[in-house]
Amino acid sequence: MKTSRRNFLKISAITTSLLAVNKSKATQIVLNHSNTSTQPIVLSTWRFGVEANAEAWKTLTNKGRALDAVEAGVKVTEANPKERSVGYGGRPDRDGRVTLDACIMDEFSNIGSVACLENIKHPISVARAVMEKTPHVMLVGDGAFDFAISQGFPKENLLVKESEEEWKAWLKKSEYKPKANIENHDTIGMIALDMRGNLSGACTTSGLAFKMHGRVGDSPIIGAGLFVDNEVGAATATGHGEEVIRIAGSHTVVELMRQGLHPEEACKKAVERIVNSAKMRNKPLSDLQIGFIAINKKGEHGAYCLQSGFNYAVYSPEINNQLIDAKHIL
Ligand code: SD4
Repeated sequence: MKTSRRNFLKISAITTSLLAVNKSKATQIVLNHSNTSTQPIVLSTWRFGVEANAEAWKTLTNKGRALDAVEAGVKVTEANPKERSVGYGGRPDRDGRVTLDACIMDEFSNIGSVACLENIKHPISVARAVMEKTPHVMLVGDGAFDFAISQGFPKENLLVKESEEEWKAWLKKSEYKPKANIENHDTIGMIALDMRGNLSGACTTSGLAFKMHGRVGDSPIIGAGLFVDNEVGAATATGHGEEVIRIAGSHTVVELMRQGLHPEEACKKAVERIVNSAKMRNKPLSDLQIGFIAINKKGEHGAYCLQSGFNYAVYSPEINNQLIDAKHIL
């Protein structure tokens, strides 16, 4: 009895001193306590995920943090002008302006996000700066831009010739009809589990092409385009953001995993919710695409989408950065 009371006092003293240390030290302590033998895994949306995963994999296999891995990974896609739906080279809105959305989330539920950000090539890094250097979690429009400049991000023109030409062609009819899988999709969402067993995720996009100026999709919204719970798993989304926001998509996937569902089953259920919600509003499903990808704390992964055409890239010790076609509902 005496021994256990002494132990209790000892534990209380340790806990009190842990609580007293500042946030970064506390972070360090948790990291040191984590197990270092987990097999890493990284997943990301669409075919450009392969290149992005390869970059993230370097950090993961160097025992780096999942957070650093996902940031480095999606930056590859953001910087590539040939990828015309993310970052530099992204298709513009109907006013010819490239406006970017991005968010990031780590294993401590730290979050950062930017929306409708113009003229900055790496919105994901601005989102990370919002997370680490401000008292807020989301900055939008001019405020996000001013903050980026204050942090030393260069101002750059993101509208490449090809995107400008497409926009001019689009203006002739000015019809806003996003199509499934083609031209105006392709957000990169990336989720990773590192060797310490910690999860993080990042999501970045230029959003739906020819959207109204000021339109924000699901990608920068924590819970919709991305969600991470270090006890359970992580999920991210791509496709028609309005539909993903409506069901808080990525959060829904994580909560379903918390209830014991395998990542694939959790993604499927979330897509089914979108189907039901669209049916309720008589919204035709044929032109919609939604895809979710997810991993759980054990490193199991899965995905599901509304209709065929969505693929995702997986890199783990067993799966050598392969592109996998997600199962679909329609
Ligand atoms: C959006 N979800 O802005 C994004 C677009 C997208 O694959 O994911 N495209 O709605």
